[in-house]
Amino acid sequence: MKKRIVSGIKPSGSLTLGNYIGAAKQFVDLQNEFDSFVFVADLHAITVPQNSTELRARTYDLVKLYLAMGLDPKKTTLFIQSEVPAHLQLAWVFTCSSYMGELERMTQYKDTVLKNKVKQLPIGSGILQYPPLMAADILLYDPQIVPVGDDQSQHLELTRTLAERLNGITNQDIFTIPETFKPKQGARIMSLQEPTKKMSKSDDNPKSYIALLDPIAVSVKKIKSAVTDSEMVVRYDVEHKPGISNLLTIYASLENIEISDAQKHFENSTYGEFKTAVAKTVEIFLTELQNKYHALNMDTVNAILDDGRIKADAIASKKISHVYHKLGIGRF
Ligand code: ATP
Ligand code: LTN
Repeated sequence: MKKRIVSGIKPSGSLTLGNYIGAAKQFVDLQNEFDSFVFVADLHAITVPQNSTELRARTYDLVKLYLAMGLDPKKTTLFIQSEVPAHLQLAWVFTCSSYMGELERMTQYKDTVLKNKVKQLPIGSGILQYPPLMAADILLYDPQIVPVGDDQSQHLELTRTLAERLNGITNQDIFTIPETFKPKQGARIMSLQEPTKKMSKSDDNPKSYIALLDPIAVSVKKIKSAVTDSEMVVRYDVEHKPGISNLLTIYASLENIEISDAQKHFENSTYGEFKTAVAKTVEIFLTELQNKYHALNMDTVNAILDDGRIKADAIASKKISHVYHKLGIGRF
C-alpha cells in the first residue's frame, strides 16, 4: 500500500511564491509516490476576520492554483476542509485534550497576540484553537508524512504530541504518528523587503511578496527592487547576505537545481545581471502557471471538489466514528 500525505493551505490572502516553494511544490512532487490528500483550510482562515465574498473567491482561486501548479485529481484528493464535517468533530476532541500552556506557547499564537495588542485589536480565541483543528485535519487521514514550510514545524510537533496522548488515553494506536516533511531548500522563503522576515501573504507591504496571481510586470519589478546588500558578490550566506541568499533560493527552487549550483552559475555576475535572471525565471514560472489557472472553469473545479469531498469524507467519517467509539462518546 502507498504511504499517505496530507496538507493544506489557508485561503487567507493571495498565495505567494513562499507558499508555492515551501509547501505546494512538495504536494505536486510527492503525489506520484504517495496517496495524496490536499485541502483548502477555509476554517483556519476564519481564525482572523474575513470578508465573505473574498473568502469564497479565494477558496476557488486556491483550488485553481493547486490544479495549475500540477496537482492531478487522479493522484490527489482535492477538497475543502469545511465540506468534511469530521475535521471539526475531531478538532473538539483535540481541543479537550490539549493544554492551555501548550497552545499559548505556539509562535503563531504569540505573534498574533503581540500584533493585535499593538493595533489594539481583540484576540480571537480561534487563534488559540488553531493547532487542535490542524491536528484533526491531519490525524483523520492517518498520513505518514505532512509536507509543510518551516513555520508549521511547531504545529506538527504538537500534532504528534496530541496523537500520542490520545493513543495513550485509549491504550490503542488509534492515530498514526506523522513525520514533518520540509523541502531541502526553500522551507522558508523570506520577505523581499525585509529578508530576515518570512514572506507572508498577509504582509502589509505588497512589495515584500510575489503573489502567484500578480501581473507579471509587477512581479518582475518586485524582484528587481528586492533588498540586497553592498558586497556585490552573489554568494549564499543567510546570516550576512539574507537578501541575496533568498533570491538564490528562489532561483534554485524554480529551476530545480541546488543552491550551490545556482551560486556557481552567478559567481561572475553583477547584482543587476543576477536579479534580471531571477526575474526571468519567476516570469516564466508565473506565465505558465497563470495561463493554466485562467484556462480552468467553474464546472471543472466543482466536479473535482465534489469528487474530493466524497473521497475525503468516506475516510474521515469512518475515522471519527472509530475515535468516538474508543472514547466512549455516543451509544452502545
Ligand atoms: P499568513 O501569512 O496569512 O499566516 P502564510 O503565507 O504563512 O499565511 P499559510 O496558509 O499559513 O500561509 O501557509 C501555507 C503553507 O505555506 C504552510 O505549509 C507554510 O509553512 C508554507 N509557507 C508559508 N509561507 C512560507 C514561506 N515564506 N516560505 C516557505 N513556506 C511558506
Ligand atoms: N496551518 C497551516 C495550514 C494547515 C495545514 C493543516 C497544513 C491547516 N491544516 C494540516 C498541514 C496540515 C498553515 O500553513 N498555516
